[in-house]
Amino acid sequence: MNSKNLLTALAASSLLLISAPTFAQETREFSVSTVLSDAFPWGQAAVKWAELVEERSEGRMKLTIYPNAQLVSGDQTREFSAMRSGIIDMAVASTINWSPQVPELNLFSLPFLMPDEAAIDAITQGEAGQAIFEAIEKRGVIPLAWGENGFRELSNSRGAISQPADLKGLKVRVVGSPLFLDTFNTLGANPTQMSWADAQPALTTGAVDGQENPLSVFDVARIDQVGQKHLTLWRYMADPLVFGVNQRVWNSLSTEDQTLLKEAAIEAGAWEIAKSRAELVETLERIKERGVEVTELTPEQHAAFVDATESVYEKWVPRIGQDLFNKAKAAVDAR
Ligand code: X2X
Repeated sequence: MNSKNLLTALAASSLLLISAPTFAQETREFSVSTVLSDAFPWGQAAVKWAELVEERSEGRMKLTIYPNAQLVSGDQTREFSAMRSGIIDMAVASTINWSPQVPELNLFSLPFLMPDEAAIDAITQGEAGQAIFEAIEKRGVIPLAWGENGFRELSNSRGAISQPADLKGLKVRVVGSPLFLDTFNTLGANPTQMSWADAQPALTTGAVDGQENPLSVFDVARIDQVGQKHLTLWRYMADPLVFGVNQRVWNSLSTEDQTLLKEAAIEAGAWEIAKSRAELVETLERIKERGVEVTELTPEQHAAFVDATESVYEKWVPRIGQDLFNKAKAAVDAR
């Protein structure tokens, strides 16, 4: 190589050196934690978010989804802490799993506060929802949008449940804050806390008799195959999903990218809420076809459960905040 060619070659290689890191910086990858995979509406919400963000940022932002709470070794109630400390960049998370660190999120777990989907929307889309987002942000995570896991129905292996007395001594798997222990204890059941990862083996071996989860989860996870042959539609609570971002990650983004991320989250959330609600009737049909005995409550039977769980409010409304509770109750009543 003569000296001229050598110079040209050097110039070309240094150009490569300069352009390589610039190119690498162009795509930023972020981790997104979910508990359920994209076999479920919850995981599909995260996939939708990732697709919208990747497309609209023309590949500058890539969201990589880690389902099954794997970033916290399956321990879903540590997800919020892991987000705050930066182990997780983003999440699509259940209000139940964040409620140990954000007490305001226990609002949604109050038994029979939200009778229907309009009641969920009245809370999340109004002043109460805004106050809850402020509470999340105050604790170090930026909330962007709402999604939905769904109304949680009660299944068990022992027999049909249509009144509080039917729960006597029933070993029920629950997760989240101690509010759930209070709800099931006051109904005479024997609740035990465990992660979703541990719940399925516990149902299989009969270590627990029952569990509560939305119909989509019961269906897709084939909970009927682990002996859960009785299902009571009592709509005692629903867990919304929150799309959230670690604060430092959020602050590192340009205003344009923040807007892009938030708008994509709002769209993905609205899409997932509509989809999971639309699928409910069909899902219930499928569950019945598999031979699960489904119990629907009469208004009187429903009222007996409402009465039996009143004490949960006395203990938990002060922890959630009387003001927030009043806002939520007013929104539900006015829906
Ligand atoms: O663990 C559960 O029950 C689940 C999957 O619904 C939540 O993460 C709250």
